[in-house]
Amino acid sequence: MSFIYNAWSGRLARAQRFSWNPDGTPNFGFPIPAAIRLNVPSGEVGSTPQKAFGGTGLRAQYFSSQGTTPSFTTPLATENGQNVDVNWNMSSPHKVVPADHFAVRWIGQIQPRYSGLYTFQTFADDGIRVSIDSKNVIDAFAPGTARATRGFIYLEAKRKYPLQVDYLEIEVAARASLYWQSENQAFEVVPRDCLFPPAN
Ligand SMILES: [Ca+2]
Repeated sequence: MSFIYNAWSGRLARAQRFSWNPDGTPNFGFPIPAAIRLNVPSGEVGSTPQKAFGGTGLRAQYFSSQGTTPSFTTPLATENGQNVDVNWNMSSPHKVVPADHFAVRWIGQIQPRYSGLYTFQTFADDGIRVSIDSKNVIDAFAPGTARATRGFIYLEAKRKYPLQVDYLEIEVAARASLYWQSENQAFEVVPRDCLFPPAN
């Protein structure tokens, strides 16, 4: 299959890779917001080999937390080399951290492979919020069961942006994941390869 790229200028339709849901319906991912210009069909560039950035992951800080507004002052423990894709279920994230009423702050930098408007999605139980380049991209920092939340931000390829993800666990199940997608970036968990420790 081939396309004449120029022919896509101004068109409303585009080619897009998709997967199948368990019930047999197609999963097209997330729609791009209206008025966002797409230069080439995402299905064409989605298979482009991705260069490894050599990211070493974020720094995770673990806190105990009472109530719904943790102070994030004194971490009980710190771990490097993280991305945000964990399902603690009923367990604790660290041996010195309680299994309920804890909070996690991931700090570092994110480096996108492509320029474009990104859809970020979290899937978390309980609360989560995401800040990129000091912009509040996702704010679902409240008690609740596992749920998806989305936000948008424009990022430039190969630039490193400050990233902070705050997570809140009240009780019972605990999990947190961070995904991204753009016209060129297939939907996936943001990989460790594109994440780095804080700059200073
Ligand atoms: Ca919970």
